[in-house]
Amino acid sequence: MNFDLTEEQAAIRRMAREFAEAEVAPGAAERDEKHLFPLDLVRRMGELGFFGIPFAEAYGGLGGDYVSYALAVEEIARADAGLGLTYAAHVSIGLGPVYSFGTEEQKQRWLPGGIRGEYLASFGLTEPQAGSDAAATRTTAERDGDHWVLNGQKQFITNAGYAGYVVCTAVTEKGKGHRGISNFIVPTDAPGFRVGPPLKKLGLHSSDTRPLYFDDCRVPAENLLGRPGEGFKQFMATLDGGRISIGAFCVGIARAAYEAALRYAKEREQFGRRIGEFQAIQFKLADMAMEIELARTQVLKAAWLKDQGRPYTREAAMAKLFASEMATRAASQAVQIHGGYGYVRDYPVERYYRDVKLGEIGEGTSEIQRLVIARHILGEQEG
Ligand code: COS
Repeated sequence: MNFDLTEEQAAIRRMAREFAEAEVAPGAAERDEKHLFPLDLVRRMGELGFFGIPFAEAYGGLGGDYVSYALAVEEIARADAGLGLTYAAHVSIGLGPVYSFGTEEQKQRWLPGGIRGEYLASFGLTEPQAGSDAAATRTTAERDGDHWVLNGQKQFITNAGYAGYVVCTAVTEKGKGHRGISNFIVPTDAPGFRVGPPLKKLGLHSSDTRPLYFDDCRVPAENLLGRPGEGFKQFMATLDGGRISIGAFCVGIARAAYEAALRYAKEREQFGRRIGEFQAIQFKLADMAMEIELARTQVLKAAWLKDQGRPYTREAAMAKLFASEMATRAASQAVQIHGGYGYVRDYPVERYYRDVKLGEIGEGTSEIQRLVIARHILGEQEG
């Protein structure tokens, strides 16, 4: 067993850290405050190759692995969680399904521009009435000559306002439950497709989240992903990869919170001593350091399994569940260590505390991760 990163993985992590510290971190507080989406940084990330890390060179990717990608997501989320989410969603659940299930033509058509950062990609699964129960999708797609016609709406779609396309789920055969769901690559300039206004969120203000509307939205027949009825399994597999990236995103936020708390504990004096000299503070920092290490190890294990082509559904659910709940604890303790100063915007921990909660909700709630893990350990799912 070897826990060392390869030279390439270490180089990608170094590049991500340098870029994040020099170009992403400086404006993060202002983007949060003013709800600004950093399109310039998205373009830069495309130019620098971040979006292509886990994709083949044939589509403009770097031909790297998922471990490297997870390391990069952690670094970006540490500097700006909003941009970390933009990155994770674009690569894992926007470009990911086209890369995994698209035809050669679809891949050539949709991946290179997204990898270069000319546009973002989104994943349209959640609906107002279909959240955890993803099979309850109500959006429909009916065949009309050489087109599919979509009707319905989606909710909480990351990157939607800047997307070139959205991979959307729709029912193509009613009464067949999850076997009647298909996925479509919907270009955002398709007739009948509309993106709603940005949602007002607790945190992650520098990321873009919106509803989508389909009113007789016409999509060419060749934009069906895979075969009709394969959509549910495609998006379950897509979410497995997405959950690794959300785990990495949470490790990044937890690290930022921990580092801020550590700095503060070394500066702040009370009762004539630095507060870091008190065991009450030391134990909090020790727990944070330990849990971050454990979460990252599980995130990288799940990524490594994916890279080996081995089953990783259970490990990805564990990584996402542990990392997200750990990061919420870490952000909360970081605020606590800062006391009153943690509750105001003079220090960044207030932002981390707001940003981090999404990790326990997006790409499957903690409850859904527990359900996935329980089904595996009870032998209801293979892998
Ligand atoms: N990869 C590939 N296929 C999978 C899979 C996976 N990880 N997990 C399940 N499947 C398959 C099953 O094998 C089953 O196939 P068969 O019909 O051939 O037996 C099919 O998918 C249906 O699976 P299941 O019966 O488990 O579906 P459920 O309706 O019970 O749903 C949960 C399972 C709840 C786990 C699923 O709906 C889910 O993950 N919900 C959360 C959705 C989510 O994360 N939303 C957030 C989106 S933010 S982008």
